[in-house]
Amino acid sequence: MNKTQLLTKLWEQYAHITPSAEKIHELLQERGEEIINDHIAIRTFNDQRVNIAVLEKPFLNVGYEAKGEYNFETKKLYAKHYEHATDKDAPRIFISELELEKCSATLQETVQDILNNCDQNLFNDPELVLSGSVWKGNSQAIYKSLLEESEYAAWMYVYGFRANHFTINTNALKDFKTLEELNNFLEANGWKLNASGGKIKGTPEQLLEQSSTLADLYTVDFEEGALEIPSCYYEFALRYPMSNGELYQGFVASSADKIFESTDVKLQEAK
Ligand code: OOG
Ligand code: NI
Repeated sequence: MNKTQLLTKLWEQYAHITPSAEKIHELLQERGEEIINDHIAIRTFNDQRVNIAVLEKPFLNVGYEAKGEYNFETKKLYAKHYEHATDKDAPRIFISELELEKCSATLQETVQDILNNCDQNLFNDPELVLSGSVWKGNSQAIYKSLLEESEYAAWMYVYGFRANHFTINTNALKDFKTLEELNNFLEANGWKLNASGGKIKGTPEQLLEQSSTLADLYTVDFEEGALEIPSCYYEFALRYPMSNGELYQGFVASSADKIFESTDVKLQEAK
């Protein structure tokens, strides 16, 4: 699989459970905007069968290089970001992992059971990053027990390996000079934004401003019956130049901490 095929498959899989992403994409295209992606995010557990070192492989194979590292103490997450070595228009890749050893014994056992009960060959599949919930997360009981401790773990159980969000490069839009203008346009068209920590995360001084929609609700068939669970969201990023004149390329941990919450069921109540 080459870079374009990998990124296209990630988009298709994401758009399938995130209809609002396609609608927002079309809404901007109808206004004559050309959409360039700033980054794509992937989630996982830090078990060595599926950790960042495993999920980064398809990206390293198509020319990406590891750059920044980020820690999220309260959420017990660690993340790395990747940039393409030669294609400056290629989206950055942001991969995070849940630090299982920092979680409760119950959560650790649950995740071990989930992974142990899978066909172990699945973890060596070069297309693992596109495989979704390989453990067929279909138990409401397990989903709810994970949700009590970690919204991230519960989301992983249901949706698994896939793009968690795509992000529009706001610098590349012609008609929107500020993130506030873009946010106002999206809200005027009926979209609800993640307001955790304010609708705009980050400041010009931090060289990155971000906003995001609240994740779509997707109907998931569990063995106990169907439930609507937040799936994926769309993000918008505006980058500022550093003192050398080049745009900042990294992420801002304090902002990312709030962006993660775009899939949180608790924020849906404000919808
Ligand atoms: C990643 C959240 C962080 C960003 O741009 O800061 C992030 C996630 O929700 O998996 O994407
Ligand atoms: Ni993001």
